[in-house]
Amino acid sequence: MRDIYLRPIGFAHVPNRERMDEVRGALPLAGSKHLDFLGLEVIERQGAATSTRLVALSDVGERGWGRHAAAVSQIFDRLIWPRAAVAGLAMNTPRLMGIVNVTPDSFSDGGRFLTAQTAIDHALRLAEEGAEILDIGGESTRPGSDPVPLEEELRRVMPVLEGLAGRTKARLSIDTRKAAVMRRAAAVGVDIINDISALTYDPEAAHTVAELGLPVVLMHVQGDPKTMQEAPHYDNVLLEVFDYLEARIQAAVAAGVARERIIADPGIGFGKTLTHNLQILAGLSLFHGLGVPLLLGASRKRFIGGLLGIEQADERVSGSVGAAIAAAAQGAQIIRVHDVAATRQALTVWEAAMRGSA
Ligand code: 7PM
Repeated sequence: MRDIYLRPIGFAHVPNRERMDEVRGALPLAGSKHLDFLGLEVIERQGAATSTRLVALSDVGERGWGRHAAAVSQIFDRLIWPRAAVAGLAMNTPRLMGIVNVTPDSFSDGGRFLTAQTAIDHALRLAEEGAEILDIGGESTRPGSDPVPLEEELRRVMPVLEGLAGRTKARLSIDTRKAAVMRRAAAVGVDIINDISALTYDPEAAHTVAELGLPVVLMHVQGDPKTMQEAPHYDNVLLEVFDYLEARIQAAVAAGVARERIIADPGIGFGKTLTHNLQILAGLSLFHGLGVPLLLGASRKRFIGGLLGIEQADERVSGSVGAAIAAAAQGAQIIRVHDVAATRQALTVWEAAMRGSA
């Protein structure tokens, strides 16, 4: 467990940022094209208690960090070092990942072929609307859901992956916890593995990802999908999720996954109350200290319904767009959404307004 954490704060698009060495007091966040940060929230942990203070970026070098010097220098490097491209996509601007659920509850089931064709058509439309990544999932991980057997998951996702491979310039991502699905998906050309269990569900998963050499999303969940929403508890949700993701990144690296191919995700809605989800959104930039691109998936989730009093998931589009912009404003590199067209509109305007040019 760490005893010090740094959260970048004070985001702006600083003029003359190409001459940043003359600007002082502001630095691009993880190599971002749009976002500079002007300060740090320094969070120190002493047992169960934490203390917090703010330090302007111009003062960071002047401080005596004492016993924290090495940790501060490591996290600081991670905050400013430009991220490597993921599956050929530069990580200096937010990218949209469109959600393609291939589960019986996501399409009125007119048989396997119709289900696959509906999913393929939907995916191609999301790509046209501006999704640079398509996330195909055949295992419903909604709260309270049961596990899906391997053969059934393969029957759902493989026809969709085969139908999409080579037909879109969007990268393909497979949302799965199973090594066998990862292998079969990679064989038909999938670009990214999205594992909500962060390679903990299947003992074969970590070395499989390493061997395939594909980028992997490691997500935080407390508990498992069946029971995770029964009584989520954290003493400090931000720090505990950070520690978990840092440990999972370590484990993946130890299994042979290149650090440049890891993406971290705090897992909105996975074993979290409304307040936990909001605390994660409010403190999201903390996770840049992991040194890898961040993915956030808030789209249509229950916490948005809780805030707005909207029961129907497909009526939460505008609220979801708000969450996506909040994530982009803290530097999230990949935003996972159902409503690509609406989110693309909002992101384009937000970016232009940040930069002051089209
Ligand atoms: C029903 C309810 C079906 C919720 C599906 C869901 C994430 C994910 C999901 C996420 C990453 C959904 C969720 N959520 N993968 N898979 N991050 N990396 O909204 O937040 O699609 S499943």
